Parts: sequence; C-alpha cells; structure tokens
Amino acid sequence: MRVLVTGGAGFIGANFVHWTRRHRPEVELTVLDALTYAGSGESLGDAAPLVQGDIADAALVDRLVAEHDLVVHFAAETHNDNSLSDPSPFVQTNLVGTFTILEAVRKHGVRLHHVSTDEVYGDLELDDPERFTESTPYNPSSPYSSTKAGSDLLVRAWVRSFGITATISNCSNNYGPYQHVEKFIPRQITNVLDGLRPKLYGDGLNVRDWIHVDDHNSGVWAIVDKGRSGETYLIGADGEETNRTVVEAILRELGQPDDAFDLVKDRPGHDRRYAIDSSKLRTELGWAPQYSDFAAGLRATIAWNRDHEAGWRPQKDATEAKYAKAGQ
Ligand code: NAD
Ligand code: TDX
Repeated sequence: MRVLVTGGAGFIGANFVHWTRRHRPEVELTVLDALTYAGSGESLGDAAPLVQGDIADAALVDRLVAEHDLVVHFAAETHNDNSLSDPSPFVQTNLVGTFTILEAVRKHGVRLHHVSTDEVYGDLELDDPERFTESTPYNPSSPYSSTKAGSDLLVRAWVRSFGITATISNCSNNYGPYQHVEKFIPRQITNVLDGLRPKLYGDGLNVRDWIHVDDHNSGVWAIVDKGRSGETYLIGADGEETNRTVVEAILRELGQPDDAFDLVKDRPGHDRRYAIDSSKLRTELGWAPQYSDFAAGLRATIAWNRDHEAGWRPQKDATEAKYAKAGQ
C-alpha cells in the first residue's frame, strides 16, 4: 500500500510516520508538508521521503494523489490562539486545502482518511454527564474549530454526492514527542525547564481529554483497516484532566512547588470542557488505547522534552514573545 501523509512533518503526522515504520514496515509512505512554522523535517528524520509543498497546490496534489492508494490527511493550521489573531491561513489550509485534496481523490478514485478534532462539537459544561459522540451536533467556537468543522462537512458531502471513499476521525487533545512549544503541555514543560512559571488561562479549570499521540495513530490505522466509508469515528482515551492538575503534575515532576504557576488572561471564546465517548471505535473496530496511565505518559513526555532541547529551542523564544504580547 502506498500512503500519502499530508502534514507528516507536524506533531501527529510525524508520529504517524514513525508508528507506521515500526508497526507496518511494508507500507510505502510519502509526506507532503509545506513546512510552515509548525513543521519540522527533523521530526520526520529519514523515516519517509518529504515533498515540500502546499495542500492547496492543485497541480502538485493531483500528481501526488495519482501515485498513491490512500491519503491520510493531517495537514492543517492547528493552534486556536493563532486562529484568533489571524484566521486567514486557517480558512486557506483547512478549507481550501482539504477541498483541493478532495478533488484529487475524487478524480483518481483514491481513498481518503481525514483527521479532525473533537473541537467541532463545541464544549461541555464541567458537570455535564454527557460526552461527545458521533451524533453530537456540530457547534464549533473558534476560527480553528470552525474551519475543521467545515472541512469535515466537505468530506461528508464528497462521499454522498460524488461517491468518494473516505472516513473521518475526530480525536481529543494529543500529547507526546515532537509537539510544538506553542501547545499547552510542551509550553509548560519548557517554561519550567527555562525557569519560567507555567501560564494558565482564566481560572485554570478548563478540562481537556488527553490521549497519547500513539493511541491516536493506532486509532487512525484501525479505521483505515476496518472502518466503513462515509463513517465518522471518535478517538479518545478517557483522559479528562483540568489544566491546573496537568500543570501541578509538571511542576512536581520537575521539583517545583505545585502552586508555582501564574493565572493569565483567558482565551476569548475558551471552550470549557471536551470529553469523548469512543465506544463506537472500541466496539465496532476493536480498538483500545495502550497508554492508560496519563501520569506515566506525562512523565515520559517531560523526559522527552528534557532530552530533546535542540528540537524545541529554536521555536521557544519567538513563541513566548508572541504570548507575552497577548498578555498570556
Ligand atoms: P501541527 O500544527 O503540529 O502540524 C501541522 C502540519 O501541517 C505541519 O507540519 C505543517 O507544516 C503542515 N501544514 C500546514 N499547512 C499546510 C499546507 N497548506 N500544506 C501542507 N502542509 C501544511 O498539527 P498536529 O497537532 O500534528 O495536528 C495534525 C492534525 O490533527 C490536524 O488536522 C489537527 O486538526 C488534528 N488534530 C490535532 C489534535 C491535537 O491535539 N494536536 C487533536 C485532534 C485532531
Ligand atoms: O499557555 C497555555 N495555557 C493554557 O491554560 C496554553 C497554550 C493553553 N492553555 C489552555 C487552553 C486549553 O484549555 O490549555 C488547554 C489546551 O490548550 P491548547 O494546547 O492550545 O489546545 P486546545 O485549544 O485544547 O486544542 C488542541 O486540541 C485539539 C489542539 O491545539 C488542536 O489542534 C486540537 O484539535
């Protein structure tokens, strides 16, 4: 099988390539990635050939899609805070880019797996007994999540109207190696390593449902192997934590008092809580997460960041300067 991985130099895409190399050595991989600020050829290493290019470049995408059997589509603009300061690349990449891929897979009869987020469902109250399921109505809050929601709807329409073969997954918050220092967990780890205090938005009590990136990627493979075209599958590992609990765990692990953080300006429109019910993926496709101990996974991620400073150091100062300007 020849697989085109868009966004394979980003956090989850690079981990997908490494996971596939370890577990599916027979699969041929090509990465298409624009190497934006979020992409890094070093995360990918020599695990797969990299074509540097834009998913909205129709001629390039057409040529690459024609040479593959499956597209696994990770490429996106992904950071909510950036989408609030400048939504335009989110519209371009997440909507126009996904449209460009859809037209190519339609023309060449190539299968697509579209990688999306639980943020398309909006948020939950802290005390809501419900979690998101595949039938929760779409209700996105930010430019990021609304463009991801739009991209999911494009995929669904191309399945129904044009008969393309495609599946969609909506996953909760990932953590693990190679995540950009703008994101919550690596930002706080590298802050403490740099002698800076972690920064919690608002009251610090927002809840995210954490999943190790390898569990996300094994879920993607379960869907590629056994999923039904036109279906959506939620991927989640029952990892709900308040942001404050995560920061306290990081501080403790790095030998600091667990209240050595700052509360800073809240994110506008900040989603309160995400929580995933992944029963469909577990019961229909037999998937189960391997990293059931979040505390252990977090410790490993702290150690990884400590040991891979060369990977994140070049981005750290510019990222913190951007946050400082926003009062965060
Ligand atoms: P990331 O920001 O780390 O990586 C995105 C990658 O896409 C980068 O390598 C970047 O260079 C590339 N890219 C951006 N625009 C491009 C373009 N126009 N053409 C080609 N490449 C382009 O993101 P991530 O966290 O790895 O997320 C990957 C996917 O998973 C996204 O679709 C995201 O919505 C989804 N997702 C992420 C999470 C999470 O917690 N990080 C959770 C659920 C779903
Ligand atoms: O410094 C911070 N302080 C803080 O309190 C940062 C960067 C974040 N936060 C909060 C905001 C969120 O409640 O932490 C939580 C996680 O923030 P992010 O890492 O920005 O993630 P989130 O907005 O939840 O979105 C992530 O998960 C879903 C990814 O960035 C998305 O790409 C994915 O779709």
